[in-house]
Order: sequence, then C-alpha cells, then structure tokens
Amino acid sequence: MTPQIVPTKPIEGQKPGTSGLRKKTRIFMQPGYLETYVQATFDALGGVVGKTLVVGGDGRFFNAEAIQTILKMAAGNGASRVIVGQNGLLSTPAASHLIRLNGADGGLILSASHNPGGIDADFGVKYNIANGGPAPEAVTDAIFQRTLEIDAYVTLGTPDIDLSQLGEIALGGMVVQVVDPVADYLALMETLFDFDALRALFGSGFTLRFDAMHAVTGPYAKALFEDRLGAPAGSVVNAVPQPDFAGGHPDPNPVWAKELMDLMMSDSAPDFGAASDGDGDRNMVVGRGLYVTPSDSLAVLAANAHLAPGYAKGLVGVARSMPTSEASDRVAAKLGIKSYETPTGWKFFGTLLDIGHVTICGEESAGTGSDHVREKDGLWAVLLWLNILAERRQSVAEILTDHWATFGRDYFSRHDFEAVPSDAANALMDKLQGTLSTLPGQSFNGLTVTRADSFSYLDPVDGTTSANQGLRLFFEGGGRAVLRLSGTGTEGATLRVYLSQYAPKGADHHRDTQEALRQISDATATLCDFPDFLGRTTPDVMT
Ligand code: G16
Repeated sequence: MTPQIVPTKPIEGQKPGTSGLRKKTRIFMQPGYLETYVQATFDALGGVVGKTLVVGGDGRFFNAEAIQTILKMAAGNGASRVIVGQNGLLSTPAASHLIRLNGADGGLILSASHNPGGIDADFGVKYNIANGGPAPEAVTDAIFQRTLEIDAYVTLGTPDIDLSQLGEIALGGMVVQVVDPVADYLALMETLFDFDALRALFGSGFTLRFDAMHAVTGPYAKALFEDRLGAPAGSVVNAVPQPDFAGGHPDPNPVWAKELMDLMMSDSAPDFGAASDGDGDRNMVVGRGLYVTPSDSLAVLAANAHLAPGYAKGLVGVARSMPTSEASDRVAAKLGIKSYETPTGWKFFGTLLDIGHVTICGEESAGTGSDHVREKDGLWAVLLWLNILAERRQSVAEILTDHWATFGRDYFSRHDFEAVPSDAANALMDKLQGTLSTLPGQSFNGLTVTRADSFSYLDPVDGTTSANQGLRLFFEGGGRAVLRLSGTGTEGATLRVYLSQYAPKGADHHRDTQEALRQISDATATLCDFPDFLGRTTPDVMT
C-alpha cells in the first residue's frame, strides 16, 4: 500500500493552549484540518517512522472519525505500532499509563476535557510525550511553528478498521493493537491501594455516589467500584459515555455537577460523593453536606497518603499550580518535605515527577495525581480518598475539620468571567501588569496590598523560564488574588480570578466561603476596574 501525499495549507493561529489544541468541533471537521495538525505534530517530532504511539479519546462527537484519520496517517507516516483503546476510548490517565507501560514514544489524546461535546461544541487533540505526560512548551511551540509552514500531509487510502474487537490488525506496514481501555489501568490502581480494605469498607455499608457525567470514566468506575470493590449496583451514575455527554458540561464542580451536589447536601446523602470530567483526569470530592475544594483535597491527600500502600513510605515532595491555595505547602512544611509552585498546566509537574522531586501534585482546577502516571487522575484521587476513609473510619467532614484545626484553613474560590471579548480581557491584564509596581501600600475597599507581581517559573530541569503565568496580588492579613486568562476556552477569553484567605489555627474555620473572601473579592474588583473593562462585576461561575 503506497502512502498518499495530500497537499494542504498552513493553519494559522492554531497555537496549542494549556492542554493541546482545543477548538470548536466544526473547525476540526473541516476537510484537511485535523490532518494538517496531526502531520504538523508528526513533523515536529522528527517523524514517526518505526515509532509506537498510543491513541484514544473520551468518546465525544468526532472521536471515532478522528481516530480513523490518525491511524491511517500514522501508518502512512511509517509508524510501526499504534495501541488504541477498544472503540477508540481511553481516559487521559489510562492513556498516560499505556504510554509508560508499553514504552511507547508518545500518544495522541482526543478530548476537550471538561468542555461540552457535540458538533456545535468542542473537540481537542493533545500530544503526550514518552513519559506519558503532556508535551512541554518546546514541543508544542515546534508543532505550532510547523502548522505555519506545512504544505502536505501523508495518509494511507484504506477503509476504516474495526476497533470494536480486541486484538491486532495490520494497517499497511503498521500494527494496530486494540486493547481493553480499563484492564491495565485497574491493575495499576490495585498496586497503589488496599483493595481488601476498600471491599471491607463497602461491605460495612459505606455508601458512594460517583457521577461519571456521561463521559469516559463510566466504564472504569463501574468496573472498579461496583464489580471489584463491591459498591452496590447504581453507585456509579451517568456511566455510559455519550458523544454529547447527554447535552451536559462534563466539568466536575459544584455548578456543573449540581445533581450530585444537591444529593450530597440533602438528608439522603451517601457517605461519599465524587465526579469526574470528560476525559477522566479531573475530580470532585464531596462529603455529606460538605464540598471539598480541590486545593483542600490536595492538602488532605498529601497529609494522609501514607495510609495507602502505594505511598506507605511517605512522600518525597508536593507540587501545586500557582493559583492553587497554599494549603498543601503547609502540609509539606509539617512533613519536612519540599513543596513546589508551578504555572498552571500539568506538563510543569512532569519534569518534577520525572526527576523524583515530588510524589503528589494538584491544581485548583480539580486535578490531583501522583507519580504513577504523568497526568492528573480523577479516579486515582477518589480511590485515595476512599483508602484514607477506610483507614481513618471518619467522615469527610471530620477529616476536614481535623485538618483545618491542625494546619489552619485556606478559604478558596475561583470566579470566572466567561466569553469576555479578548480585547477587553487583554486590556485589563495589560493595565494591571503595568501598574503592579505601584500597588504595594495602596488600599482598596479598606484592604492594603502588600506585594504584587507577575508569576514567572524557572523549570529546575530544562532551565527554561515561563513568564507571564498570572498576576498575583497579596493583601494584608493573608489574602491573595490571582488573575489569569484561561488557556482551555474556545470562545473569546475567560478571565479567572482566584481568591484565597488564610484563617490560621484557632480562627473560625466554618464560615461561608464567599463571605470569608468578600473583602478580597471587592478589593480586587475595585483595583482592576472590572466594571470599566468587563461591563460587569458578577462572575459567570463561582466554584
Ligand atoms: C488543563 C490542564 C490543567 C490545567 C487546566 C487549566 O486541564 O491539563 O493542568 O490546570 O487546563 O485550565 P485553564 O487554562 O482553563 O485555567 P484539562 O482538564 O482541561 O486538560
């Protein structure tokens, strides 16, 4: 079979964001668009001749077609093997694991994560490197450069292949290996957690509600919680992945997982509630009557991880993204281990994990994970919580109360202004950046700024600097506001305002979160002139 060389044109302005390239599905469906981006990726890697890749996605609209395109292109470009999930499905953490397990050269993950799916919603392509993690900036920059000059892509003119049967299929000179998307991932989880203790927990009548949000974690969660660990049938809901996520927004937070939140705040709440996103890397954790912020979840997991077999020897270090609250830093300080503050984006944790400087990482954007893969991992976080609950035999609320009494509480909330005209968002950020040095000492709504800067990160491994990673305002009394433009949106700009306030040991740890953050929120709105730039002061989403 002779590869076909198909002429194409550069696709300008398609710079990969925080997590690969995300666009409206119809953009990806334009003839030659996906092909051009995938060829640019292959070219930027120096070609894929003789290489092994992992390919899979979260099952959203266009997943199946895109996978067929990629398989034919990989074959046309001379790859030797592609490992693909049955029916094209792979959660992001499972894909990361398969890359590592099989010593693959890299992988392509098709997902727009927590963004909605459908022909009028979002699609995405992300390249992961051989460590199983998202490509670093040097690679995504090279892909971007290549999209600007590319003039042809290579494919194989063959019919689609059947991905519903496990086994190997020849595609030209390449082998397509169709694997069970769940099996290897489950086996990995079994090495990290005490499955006997978890079975005993469910056996004792412990109740769980896991909301898969009609996305990829459904089959994983059913196999894990109901089949292996004995949670009653029906503990996992919305478990069948659907191309449009049943019209929902598969983002596990109190706004988009409202049904679960309502249940957990009601009299019929189970002991533990959790949800995961489109591609299974994010998580939400809720106790009876209590939502656990991702920042607190990271801190609690870091403080208690040693209770699970995979972390019994303790942690080497903990990393968090800059906008995430400082709660995990306090745990690291008490444990006498290193803590790291990185820019937003899981790729920055990859290098720290590779050199063994950290064991656990987490982000305010509902991501937590460890050195077992190089992606955040929603089900892993849920299992670690369950393992901790099985050992401590306390409720989520008791564990949190105890945690705050020991470390103090970092009240935290993120306020998002969505679909802001890009010009307005950029103007706001530019103006704030320009005035940063004048802010210390000034008061806004009665609150004085003590420090203001633009976050910049020096990667300890490759020595690269990532500048302009968010503007930070520190206030008297332990409050902080961070402003940053999202890198995962597909419409206009999303301005994220991350607010935190430390309440030390002995302070009131049971206030309403928005109330506890009100003064910082008001001061930030005044300082940044939200009404002037955005025409509004109320965010679209508060999590
Ligand atoms: C992606 C990255 C995360 C990052 C998030 C930030 O998440 O994988 O590491 O925290 O983007 O999103 P934004 O730039 O919108 O704040 P995901 O789950 O969308 O892949």
